[in-house]
Amino acid sequence: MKLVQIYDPKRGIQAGKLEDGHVFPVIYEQKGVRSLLDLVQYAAAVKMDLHEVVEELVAKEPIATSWESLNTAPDSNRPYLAIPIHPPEVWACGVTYKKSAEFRDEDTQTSKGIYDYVYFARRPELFFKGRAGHCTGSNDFIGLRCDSKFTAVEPELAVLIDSQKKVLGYMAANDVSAWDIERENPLYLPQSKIYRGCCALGPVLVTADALPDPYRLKVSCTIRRGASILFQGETTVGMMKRRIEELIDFLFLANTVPDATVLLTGTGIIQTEEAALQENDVVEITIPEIGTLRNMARRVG
Ligand code: DO4
Ligand code: MG
Repeated sequence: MKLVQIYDPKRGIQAGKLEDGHVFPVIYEQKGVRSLLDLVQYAAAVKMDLHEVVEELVAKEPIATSWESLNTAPDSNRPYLAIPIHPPEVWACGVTYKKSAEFRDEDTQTSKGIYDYVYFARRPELFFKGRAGHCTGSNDFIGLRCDSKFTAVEPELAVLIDSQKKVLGYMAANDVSAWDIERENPLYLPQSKIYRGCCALGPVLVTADALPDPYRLKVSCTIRRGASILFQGETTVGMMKRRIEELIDFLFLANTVPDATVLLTGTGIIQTEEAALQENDVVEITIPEIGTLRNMARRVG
């Protein structure tokens, strides 16, 4: 099942189910359920699976606007596809793929070996990535820090979880990162990772029941500047060294995790420095079962 959020100028954010090219609203006014976050919290309260709650509440008639015209750049004067969920917290795992460990050790000469250590260690790298306000949906902008000259894409599988460790669904994600700031000194990691527009999620949320084997998912990425393709890369989630459950277990260690937290699982695609993002570059991250997450780069001051 594919779930979305639609922004409507008259109604605001509204959850919906995408089926056969139409979006069917999923709301429950009496219980204050309008957004996907409301739905996740409601499902947790009534102890039901997300897809079951959706089947109970989904409207019979789709909204009038077609999927093609919803899936375009945000314009507050007409309905558009918004970020699938506004997560209270986003966390991210790092160096879960060999490529990421090798690249970062080569790149950070001052601390050779720290990434290789984490790649093999029992404890994974886990860092706070932000809140809903740092995130952006498909067709919207991703941020380039004004103090970074090498901001890179990190195409990743994002997992939506509840406060009881249950995996609710999956999205494509971009853990946009200022690699030159991380490279200068690993202690600058939070500044390279957390800023306006640092995390893209979408284009839809696919519920966990529909993707029983997430390790089979293929992830690909293209960076375009005008008519030119600057970079292309691909991987599969099966190349990841760790299991998703293992990453979730570490996130919950001595930590209270709210319903609808998003966990990014790390990148297996390493872009080139020649393709360092510039304003108006277009990044497409595709996971065929989920769709294409498309974003434009914009400088944030
Ligand atoms: O340690 C740096 C971050 C690594 C990361 O975000 C990744 O491997 O995806
Ligand atoms: Mg990452």
